[in-house]
Amino acid sequence: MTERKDQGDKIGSYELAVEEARTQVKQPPLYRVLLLNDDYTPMEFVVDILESVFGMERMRATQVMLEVHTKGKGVCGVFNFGIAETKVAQVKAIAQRHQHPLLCTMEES
Ligand code: TYC
Repeated sequence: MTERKDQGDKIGSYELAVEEARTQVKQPPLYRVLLLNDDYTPMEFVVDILESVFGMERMRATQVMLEVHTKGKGVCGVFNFGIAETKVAQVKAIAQRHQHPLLCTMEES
């Protein structure tokens, strides 16, 4: 019987070939959902959206709405791609139904 020598990965001699992972697995990207200011959407409507779509308390929702109103845009939250996309679509649908020009977008954070 011949001996199985020098096989490199040693599979022939029944040793396990184990290699350490060289790099860290990348985390999936996150996305900021933003509201944009306009001159026509009522403040109360924006506060309602921040409460119903983004789960904010009334006080926090009012702060974010005022930030958007004074600075032009503001962050409603940070989510994975699917959740961010869904929230943007929900805001657009509600705004459209009420005929307000409110704009909502997302960007990688
Ligand atoms: N600027 C609007 C107004 O004066 C209020 C507003 C706030 C509109 C935030 C949009 O994302 C917005 N009625």
